[in-house]
Parts: sequence; structure tokens; C-alpha cells
Amino acid sequence: MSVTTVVRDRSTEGVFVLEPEEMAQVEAAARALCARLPGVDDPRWVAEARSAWEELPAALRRRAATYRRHSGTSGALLVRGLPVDEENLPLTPTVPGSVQREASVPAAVLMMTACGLGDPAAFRAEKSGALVQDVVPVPGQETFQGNAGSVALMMHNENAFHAHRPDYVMLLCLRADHDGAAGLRTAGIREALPLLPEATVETLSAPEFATQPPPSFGACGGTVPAHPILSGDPEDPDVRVDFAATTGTTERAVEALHVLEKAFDDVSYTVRLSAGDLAVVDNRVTLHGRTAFTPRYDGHDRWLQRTFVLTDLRRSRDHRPDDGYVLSR
Ligand SMILES: O=C(O)CCC(=O)C(=O)O
Ligand SMILES: [Fe+2]
Repeated sequence: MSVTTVVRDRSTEGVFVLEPEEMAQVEAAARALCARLPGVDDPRWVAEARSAWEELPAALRRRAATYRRHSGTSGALLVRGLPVDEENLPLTPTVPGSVQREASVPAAVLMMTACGLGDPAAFRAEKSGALVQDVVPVPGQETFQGNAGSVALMMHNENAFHAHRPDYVMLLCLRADHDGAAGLRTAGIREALPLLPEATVETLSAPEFATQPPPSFGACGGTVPAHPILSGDPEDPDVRVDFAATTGTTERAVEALHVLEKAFDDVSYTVRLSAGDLAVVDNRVTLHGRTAFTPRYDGHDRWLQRTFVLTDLRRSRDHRPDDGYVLSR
């Protein structure tokens, strides 16, 4: 496992650092967006964010466009130096399901970037369908395999069970954890594939795996048919797995899952996000998870905000009432 260091060289794969004047430009655009309309989930705000993205620094937009075309061997992009004023943030929320419905600079950054990469999207059953969601530790949920927990969070594709799982997961850091222990982990199939024996690849490509929806989806999660973990071009496959929710339905599938988990561990990166860092994960080829940390529930715990992106909103039209951004099932 390697730990990424802060690199200022923009050519470094997977990292893009804004210059101070670019940060100021993003902040001005975000503030202007907040002044226009107060509500994050209003489709008109998303429309404003879409046009505001076009005003952001050209180097950032170019990097996003390049990443969108091909997310690189790691499948993750870390954008550093975004405008997050840590000093003047409210206290870190501590309640379950907390979301950001009021316009704010971080929410504007997420929404503009979502529009640069595709369109924002959310699931009605998860965090009440808010487009910008808080990722914070919640008292009593320490051992929960979800983002409210604080024990190690197993590697997963986001909403692996879902036909319209996000294409990108964006996590913007507002506040790091007290001890600097919490690490966002990412691991991509492009780097793990060469480590897998041929027979394992063959098994992972067969529909011998079942992935459970999280309890929050209730009956809306439905029954998910058995699926392969690897699909598409054998040279550059998509991956669909959640090590906390996917099981093998045959003996060889159970074994292949173990081999795959080990391969992902071997190629994983860990990054300790600080305020103003935005991690973008290509959910089609790269998994994410988190190392353990110790929350204090004192209002200064780790706080990320999260937005999902779909690159082709049209494909989920029958899941989105009124052609909105929220999938009802
Ligand atoms: O806390 C983290 O760094 C990641 C949490 C996570 O998996 C998520 O919010 O989707
Ligand atoms: Fe996640």
C-alpha cells in the first residue's frame, strides 16, 4: 500500500493542484452561484452550476475532460487547493443521514464539478436523495459498514448492487480527522488485473456473484440477479464488487473473491484528505474504502461532502421522476 504525498507537479498522474489565483477564481464562481439561489437540490441551481463550470479555470476543465475520457491506471483523480474555509466552517454534523441542502461554497464546488464530468445524481432511499451528502462519523454507528462508521470501511464500488450505480463518486474534504488517521483508500482493476491468475479472471467474469442492497434501500433494492464481477473488454474490464455485500454463489467464486480482495489490497493507495481536497473515483474501474479512525463527536470530526455523477443521465430516465436528478428506485 502506498501513501500519496503532496505533489505540486500538475503532470503527476492522478493529482491536480490549483494555483492560488485559480482557487480564487473557483471561489468567486462558487460564491456567485450561492447568491443566485439558496437551494442545492433545486434543478435550477444545477442548471446554474452547469454554466458556472464553463467559467472555471481552463486548466481544471481540461484536466476533468481528460480524466473523463480515460481515468488513468489508478482510476482516481485528486484535486487539491479548492476553496474550503476550514476556519469558518460550522461544526461537523453528528446526526445520521445529514445532508447539505443549503447553497454553500463546498456544495457549489461539488455541483460545478459534477456538471463538468456529467450530471449529479442521488438515490431517494439514501440520505433522502440529497445531491450533496455529508460523510461524517455518527455516534453509535462506529462498526457500521457505511460512511457513518469509523472502523475500517471495506473496499467497494459505490452502490454495487444497482444497475445505475454512479459513474463517479466525488468526496470533498471540509475537515480532516483529529489524528490524521483516516485515509481514503482507492484500488483500481487496471492495476489489480495483471496480478490475477487466468482461472480467477475466468471465474470473476462469470455470473456467479450476488450483491445485496444496503438495508436503507429496503424493498426498493429489489432482488439483484447474479452478476459477474468483471465485464466488458477483457483487456480493460469494468469491476462490480463490494467486499461487504458481494458473495460468491459457487465454491470457485468464493475463492476468486478472496484472491481479488488480496490483489486490490496490493495495489491500493491511501490518501489522507485535507480541507480543499477533492477525490474523484471512477466507480466503473476503481473501488474505494477507508482506514479506521477515532471520532470524538466534538464538532471537529472528519467531514467530507459527497456527490455522485452519472455520465449519461438519459439511461436512468425510467428511474427518475420528472426527469430530475433523484433516482426513486
Ligand atoms: O469516508 C471515506 O473516506 C469514504 C466513505 C465512502 O465510502 C463513501 O462515502 O462513499
Ligand atoms: Fe463509498
